[in-house]
Amino acid sequence: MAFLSSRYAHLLFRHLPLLLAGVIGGYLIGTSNTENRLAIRDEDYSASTEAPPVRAAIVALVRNSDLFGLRQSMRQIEDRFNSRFNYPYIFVNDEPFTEEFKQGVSDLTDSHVEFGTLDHDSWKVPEWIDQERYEKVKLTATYPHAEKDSYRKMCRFQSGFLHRHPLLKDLEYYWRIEPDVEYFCDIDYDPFLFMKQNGLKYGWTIAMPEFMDTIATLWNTTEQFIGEHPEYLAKHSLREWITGNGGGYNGCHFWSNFEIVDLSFYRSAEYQAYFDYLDRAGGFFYERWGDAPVHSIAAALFLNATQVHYFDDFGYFHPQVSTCPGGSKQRGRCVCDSDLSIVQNGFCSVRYRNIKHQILHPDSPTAAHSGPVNHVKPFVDST
Ligand SMILES: Nc1nc2c(ncn2[C@@H]2O[C@H](COP(=O)(O)OP(=O)(O)OP(=O)(O)O)[C@@H](O)[C@H]2O)c(=O)[nH]1
Ligand SMILES: *[C@@H]1O[C@H](CO)[C@@H](O)[C@H](O)[C@H]1NC(C)=O
Ligand SMILES: *[C@@H]1O[C@H](CO)[C@@H](O)[C@H](O)[C@H]1NC(C)=O
Ligand SMILES: [Mg+2]
Repeated sequence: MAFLSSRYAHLLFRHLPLLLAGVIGGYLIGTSNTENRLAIRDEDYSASTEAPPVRAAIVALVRNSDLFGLRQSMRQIEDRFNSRFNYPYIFVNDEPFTEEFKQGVSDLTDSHVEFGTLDHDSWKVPEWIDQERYEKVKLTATYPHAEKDSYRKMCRFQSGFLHRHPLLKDLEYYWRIEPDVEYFCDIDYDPFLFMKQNGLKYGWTIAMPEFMDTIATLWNTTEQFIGEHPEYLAKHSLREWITGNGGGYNGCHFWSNFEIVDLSFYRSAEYQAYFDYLDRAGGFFYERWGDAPVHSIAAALFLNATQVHYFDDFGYFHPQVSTCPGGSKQRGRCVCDSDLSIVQNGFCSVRYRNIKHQILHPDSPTAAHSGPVNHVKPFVDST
């Protein structure tokens, strides 16, 4: 299997039968995706020589030790997109950035780069957490990162505090990145402008099921919150996308290591109240609630389906999962191996496409996706 990079090899073996089915299914749905995309992109969002038309930035929470992985991500984002659009970068850390780090990322871009630290209250175990109970969880839980304080603080921070950091104060939109991500295709239009002109609030590339042990009481807590605030529910939401037969949470979430978001969504009264409610309930520590399911549940409940956008024209990778636009193995400005792009026909992506289709075209007799569905399992970066 020398033609495969080793980081993909275990994926291929694990999912080979599903993959073959997925390739056929992916071919079948390729056409309708492209049509949707073209229909909504009837304006010109290409690069202009003027200043960026949207107040937006590419943003990441990172550690000094992430320098190499972040440089790898930035190199691709610059080459694929930002060298033509010049959006600024904002990096935030729980410790001061080193000179080496600042120099190392600034070397890669002509854009403005800002570096910030965060304040203590946004990076702590809150005083209402029962330390004894929390320590016991860290010792006994078996899910990935179970033993880590910092991972939980990171998830809490990205759920409730990153969008409120002073460096992000003037932004209308952010595009979140992480170390070690890859962008496989040229992005020849401005996704911020695209979102702004189409009234979109949340953009995503990969949808996955969650490790349910990390969020055992998240849905229960969410239901209690909704019980107190039924007025926060959007009328034409994607609620059905995240719920199953019994009405409970099915674990589907957008991977928040990529997200392009209209920050007015996170700054809204409903999102803030939701985060505060979750924070008080303690699940960021007693369990390991991730910012991905928290953001996703909020998007699926508080936004209308028309405000959520699947960037299915982006080729994207975060360990260990990739996604490719249909047909990109053969054409276009992509180097993206769609054979490995198994999440696209995974349960959560297919369910999203079908439910969104149903909401947008209530009278349509056909589903958006009629091919096979991959039963993708939650992933963890084993590095
Ligand atoms: N400053 C800082 N950033 C962190 C810390 N922990 C994680 N991050 C950043 O938060 C983001 C998510 O962390 P990752 O370790 O990539 O988490 P993940 O992608 O869920 O990891 P896997 O589940 O292992 O794939 C990355 O941008 C990290 O650099 C931390 O303790 N301090
Ligand atoms: C949900 O939480 C409430 C309050 O903590 C608890 O009484 C109830 O049993 C929980 N329900 C489920 C299904 O876990
Ligand atoms: C959702 O759509 C309804 C009906 O079109 C509208 O009244 C409501 O304000 C929208 N919700 C949001 C969050 O934009
Ligand atoms: Mg990561």
